[in-house]
Amino acid sequence: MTFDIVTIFPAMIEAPLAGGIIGRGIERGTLDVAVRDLRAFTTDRHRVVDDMPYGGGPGMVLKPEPIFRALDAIEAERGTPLTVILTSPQGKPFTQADAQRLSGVAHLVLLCGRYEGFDDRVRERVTEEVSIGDYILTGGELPALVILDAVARFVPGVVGDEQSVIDESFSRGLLDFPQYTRPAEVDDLRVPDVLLSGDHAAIRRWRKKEALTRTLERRPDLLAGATLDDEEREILRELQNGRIAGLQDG
Ligand code: J9Q
Repeated sequence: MTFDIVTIFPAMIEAPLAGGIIGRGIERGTLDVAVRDLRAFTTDRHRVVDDMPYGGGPGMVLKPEPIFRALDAIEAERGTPLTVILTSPQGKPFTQADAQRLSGVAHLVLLCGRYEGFDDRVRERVTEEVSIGDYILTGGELPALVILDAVARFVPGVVGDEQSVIDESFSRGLLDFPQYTRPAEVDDLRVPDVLLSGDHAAIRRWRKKEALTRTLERRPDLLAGATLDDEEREILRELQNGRIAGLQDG
């Protein structure tokens, strides 16, 4: 799979891609990432990429022509039509389902904007506008890396166990249960006894309870879309009753 990333800060993209699982995918040739410096597509002496907003106001807006030229160059090189992803706080929330779907596209272009935004005419060339969350960043470089990482995991050969990547994305929709490894005790902190008991039914039930407890406390919004088995529904009922009783106990 091929990614073209258009940015005014190429080093912000290049450095993180040098290492890790994505870096290995690039070394192996399973992934191809081309970082495109937006300034290379300017035509003026000072390589200006932004300008003041029409109508006034603070900040600068990215000029449309360098972006159009960059997209024209990528299109000429890769062939048409391009799938262009723009990351911005105005985008639809990017989800795991989006990551899986986009991994089916052979070639993606990721446009990194600045905080103040693009000239809106750039949106004529944008296939999808996505947000990675409700917080303000200085630019779209980190969101582009997040999207690349989440999409590239689905490309066969990038992550060791392909099937587990697929299975994860269809998993029950709950937060994970707590995990432990050796030693059984460190700094007076013990691994829960049930995990050392060898009682596999008890371990399964404990993990379900922990996953449901975490989800109920931290991400109750996930419960509406989760697929629960009979045992999980029973545990959830107990937790919800216990929680109301717990209020009286303090
Ligand atoms: C470009 N805050 O924030 C959340 N998803 C994307 C963004 C973003 C930002 C600023 C510039 C993207």
